[in-house]
Amino acid sequence: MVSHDAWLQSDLVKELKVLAYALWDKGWGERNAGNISVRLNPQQMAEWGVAEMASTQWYDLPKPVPALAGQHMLMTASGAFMRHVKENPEQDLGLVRFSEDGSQFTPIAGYAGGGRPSSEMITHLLVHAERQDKGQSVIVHTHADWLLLMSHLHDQSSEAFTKTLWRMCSESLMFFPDGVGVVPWMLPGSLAIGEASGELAKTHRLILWAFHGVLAAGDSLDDAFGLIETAEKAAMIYCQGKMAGRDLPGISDAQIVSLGKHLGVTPIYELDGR
Ligand code: 2HA
Ligand code: ZN
Repeated sequence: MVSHDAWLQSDLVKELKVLAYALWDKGWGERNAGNISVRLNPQQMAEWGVAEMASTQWYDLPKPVPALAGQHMLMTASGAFMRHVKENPEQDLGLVRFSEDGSQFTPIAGYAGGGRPSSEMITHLLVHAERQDKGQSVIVHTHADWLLLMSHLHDQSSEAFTKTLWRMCSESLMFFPDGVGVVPWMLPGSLAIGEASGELAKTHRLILWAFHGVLAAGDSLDDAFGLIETAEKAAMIYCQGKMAGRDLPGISDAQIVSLGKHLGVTPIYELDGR
């Protein structure tokens, strides 16, 4: 007989608590900013007894997501403070089940005290739908300072934004050769921002929401966090250069091409590598 709170005692939830606090500690999770979701794998389903958890009320999704039909997901609660997840996991986290046609969800655990999943759930679902066959099960959204500032200072085309980040430090191309997709400012929590993010997630694991924050799809919590940290470092270098009155030329296109060859990664955008 599986204990009803096996999921709360799991390694995944332990890691998630540490990550949520780290997001706040970085300064990226002011108040209730940010949200995290993880699609459950068969091992977690079995170990936590998820199939036996009863459905509660069913709610319509703003748009059906057939790719996630019948799946289960762990997600932070709407209004949860990342700083407090480690103290209140039963309230700030929960598990949801998607209906067999992918048009509805039902909470099955957590969200104690009448909570519900994050306001950004539809975006998470539309991004999971694009990334699940590429190995990613985790999505982290946070308000990373320098990336947010850079969306004010830089051209918002995905290509131009990505190339600047690649130029700022060698690590960028290594960890996100697939670039950063940039969504212009849109209403937080809307279906529109979800659909725009889902479209960009076909080609990118990192998505920047202009004047708002960033979203990363990872193979693990550490992977998603690491992606954000890497892009954030490059954005910091860019912004500090601007603040010093300089447009830093950084790594040349030819050097980026040779770095890509050396690392065995293919940059998503063409570079002038002559
Ligand atoms: O969860 O960050 O985008 C609060 C937010 C909304
Ligand atoms: Zn946000």
